[in-house]
Amino acid sequence: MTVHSFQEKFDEKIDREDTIEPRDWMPDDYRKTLIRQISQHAHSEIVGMLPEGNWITRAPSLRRKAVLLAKVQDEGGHGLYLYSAAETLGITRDEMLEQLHSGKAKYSSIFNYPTTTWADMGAIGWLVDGAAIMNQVPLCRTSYGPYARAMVRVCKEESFHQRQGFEIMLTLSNGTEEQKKMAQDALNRWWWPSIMMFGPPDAESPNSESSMRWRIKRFSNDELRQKFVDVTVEQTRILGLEIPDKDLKWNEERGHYDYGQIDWDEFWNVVKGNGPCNKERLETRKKAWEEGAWVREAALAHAGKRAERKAKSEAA
Ligand code: FAQ
Repeated sequence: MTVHSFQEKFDEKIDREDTIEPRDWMPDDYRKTLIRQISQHAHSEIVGMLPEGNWITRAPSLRRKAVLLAKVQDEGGHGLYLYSAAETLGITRDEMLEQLHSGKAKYSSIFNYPTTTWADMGAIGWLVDGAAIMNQVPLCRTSYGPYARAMVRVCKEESFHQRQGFEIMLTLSNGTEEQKKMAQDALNRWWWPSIMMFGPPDAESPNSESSMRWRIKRFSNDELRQKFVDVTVEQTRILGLEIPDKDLKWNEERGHYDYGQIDWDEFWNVVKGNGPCNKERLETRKKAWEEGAWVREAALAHAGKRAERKAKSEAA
């Protein structure tokens, strides 16, 4: 078979909505794009454990602590499914982590903002997990099989996370005046960074065209952002809070909410490493990697011993 016919077969599969599997032929750029997106997604889950991890010891009740602990563990699990999915494309986990630690790989801009009050746990669950679900539900139908299957499980857990975040916000909004203020303050700080999570506007998104053609992405950055704004406005009403955007209003003609200008300079500044917590996040990850070396070594030694024992018992 020529490269041309491999390409034709690949294109036909994409058009038929078949999944592409690890042993199938795929164009180099498709493989590269997937490695980039899946590894960045994995890094986001792992770095995303840090802002919430910051509040585990300070959760206001045992119930809240148990729920937050479980949520942060879930995010770690999501990172692991995603690293495994990326490994099927021919990159090792060590290589991906090296790219994260050296600052070469990106992770979601949102995790470079500080979590200063308990209400931030509500805002992250409600808005950040809410935005993540909006982006990830279509990824359950993404063209690369291992990524799509990982996303099915991730989305189930993310919907629980979103609801627990909303419930924290609802409790605070119905609480004392001070608690309601805390909820509003969290919404004020997390709103704009949350809608930036969907990535640059379509006209400035270099990867979108090919990713849409390959059915890696099913909706554009702006389409998903709009869907998120539309559903979140309604949820904010239930909370009795106000979205910090004076230009937000229903547009009858479009059948969507119009929203104000996003500060893209702030977004790119954070993506380039200059956000409020970029340095701290990366240093914490690197320290965890270095200090966890003995765990990895012990696990490898244990696996080696087990394999040795198994080989001996099979030979006997
Ligand atoms: N932050 O051409 P596009 C979560 C970069 S998971 C940083 O539009 P693309 C769960 C982009 O990489 C959150 N960088 O790129 C959780 C590209 O740079 P590159 C993560 C960003 O890939 C909740 C450049 O800008 N979710 O939250 C961002 O077609 C709570 C140009 O952009 C995923 O990763 C950004 N926000 O579209 C965990 C979902 N946006 O790589 C803990 C999967 C863009 O060329 C607690 N990823 N960039 O150097 C995707 O769907 C896509 O990759 C997009 C970006 C939509 C994020």
